[in-house]
Amino acid sequence: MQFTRAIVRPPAATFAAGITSSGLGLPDLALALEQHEAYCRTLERLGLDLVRLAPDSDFPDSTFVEDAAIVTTHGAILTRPGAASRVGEVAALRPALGTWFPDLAAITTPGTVDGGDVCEAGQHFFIGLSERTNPEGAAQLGDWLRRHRFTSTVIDLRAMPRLLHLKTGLSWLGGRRLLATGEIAGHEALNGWDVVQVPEGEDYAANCIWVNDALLVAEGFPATSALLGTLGYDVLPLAISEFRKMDGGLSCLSLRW
Ligand code: CIR
Repeated sequence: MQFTRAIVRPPAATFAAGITSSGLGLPDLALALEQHEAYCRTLERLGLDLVRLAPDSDFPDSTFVEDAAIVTTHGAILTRPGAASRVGEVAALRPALGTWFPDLAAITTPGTVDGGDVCEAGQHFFIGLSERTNPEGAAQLGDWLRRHRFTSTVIDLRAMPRLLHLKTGLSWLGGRRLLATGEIAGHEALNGWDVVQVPEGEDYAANCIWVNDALLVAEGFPATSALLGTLGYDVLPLAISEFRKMDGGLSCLSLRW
């Protein structure tokens, strides 16, 4: 599958006021903007046309565009983010996505879904139940996916406090292959999948994105990069430290289709 477009949004001046539990200190906005630009240039080099939304200081976490919508090969759906401070982020994505997806659906109350809890793996989707994605939201999304000819399974993360979102610990590597942290790797929903476990001590690297035959991975996790390289991937390490400080990762920074 070849991606042709992505929506991105640079971090705003209020970025450091976003939600975080990382304990890694305040992000440096100038460095975050530099890292974001390098991420954008990488996507462009891989052939994607970018829709760059303007930074929005009213929403410190709005650079994490992945959480406010789910985009698939058969349509798109706006989410209803589980953190109150992020609910308003959806409004900016409606016109941006509506250009390409006129039949835009939406998760409705009392459902909540963060896009970070939704891991696409070809025709199948894994949906995480978390502090952000509730059972009602997961059920609405599962119905919508079924109507769009996808299958889905739910993975309950609520007893896995280290994972903010499903994709904090799970990524699709193409075909039937997944990259997962230890707590997810043995989950029954992954039975029948080829699960590659993230090397010890490098759990943050579990969030990577497979884009047009390249694999974007977080810089600074050499065992993971080496392992993925031996599996034949064209590994592109990207600096993402300032977004990690705000509990974000590579997948969160774009909506790709
Ligand atoms: C939040 O807590 O919502 C943001 N600070 C980080 C969101 C990261 N998004 C993602 O993993 N999909």
